[in-house]
Amino acid sequence: MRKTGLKSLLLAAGLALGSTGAIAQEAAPANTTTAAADPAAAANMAAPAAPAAAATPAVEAPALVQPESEWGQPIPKGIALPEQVSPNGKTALWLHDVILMPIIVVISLFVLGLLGWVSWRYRRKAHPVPSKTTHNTFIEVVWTVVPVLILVIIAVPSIGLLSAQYKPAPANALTIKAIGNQWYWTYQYPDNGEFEVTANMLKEQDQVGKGERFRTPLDGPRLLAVDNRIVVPVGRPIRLITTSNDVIHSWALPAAWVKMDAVPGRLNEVNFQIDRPGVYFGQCSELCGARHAYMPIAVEAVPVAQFNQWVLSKGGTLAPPAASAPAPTEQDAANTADASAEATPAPADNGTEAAVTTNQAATANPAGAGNAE
Ligand SMILES: [Cu+2]
Repeated sequence: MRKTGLKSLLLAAGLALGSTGAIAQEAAPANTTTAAADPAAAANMAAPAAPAAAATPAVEAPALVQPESEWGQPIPKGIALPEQVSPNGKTALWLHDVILMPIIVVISLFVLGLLGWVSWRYRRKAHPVPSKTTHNTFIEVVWTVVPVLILVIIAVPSIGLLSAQYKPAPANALTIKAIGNQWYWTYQYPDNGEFEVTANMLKEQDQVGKGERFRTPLDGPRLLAVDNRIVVPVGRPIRLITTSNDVIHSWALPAAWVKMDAVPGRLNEVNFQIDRPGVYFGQCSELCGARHAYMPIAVEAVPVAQFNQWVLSKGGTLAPPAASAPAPTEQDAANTADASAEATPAPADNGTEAAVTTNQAATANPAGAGNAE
């Protein structure tokens, strides 16, 4: 009897394991691009499984940006906050490094020293007759007022940062909608023709079948690289709207100081801006089920011309320029010139609306006409 019990227990365990495997397999990205083993070719061919892609984009996607080991991804033995690329992130890093850490260190050392001193100075041998003092007005005022002042010193920049993080994005912001799914992200660009991008984690070479796309160093680190990165223009405010199709997820990009829950049936909004071109990685940051750890986030920040090229390659449209558009910075202009030189104009027989004009016209256009305001 007992033996049978054990046997069925083992059997059940085996079944459970087996079914977990089956689930994992089911959850495997359905839209893994079947492309040539050449990663560059695969990258270029990778198109979202979104309906928008069916409109045969006339523009080729820009080449993948090479991730940098010190930026936008975890570094070995790193214990500090990551390098920040957004204005809010820089403020937060300053608050952490210049205000919080010094205060914490000084208070900790002060309390430790005080404890050491009283236990040495007032030990029974050195101080056999204890003092009967119970009140000292001066010191009581000091140990009340000093902590209050310390808290005020922390509160002023802290509350400023908090309000900056949740301030509504300005009118010229680019709206991106991030939708959590078990277990991948989909993105929509409502300002650019509502095209959609689906981002699945890339598997390792030994995990895919022959001819299937796998992760290469160009894609990024293991467990963080995705098949379709989203692209944002450098230096332009982003209005990120998060929601979910199933359970609560959380869209987080540490280098840009963003984390926002993606809640089913609800739209959350947060603003950020990436001021440095590069590739930045993040992960779902709300426990959302079995493959929670396998729905990474990868964002490419590129000059606006390259962003426009990417939008067109995804079948999206470019928003018309708005009067309130800020002038591009010198850096932008230089980058733009580079990217424009590289960008190939659409062939004449593809003269659809998507293939409009030159990239130059689009360059002076960091504004979103599709914005709510
Ligand atoms: Cu999730």
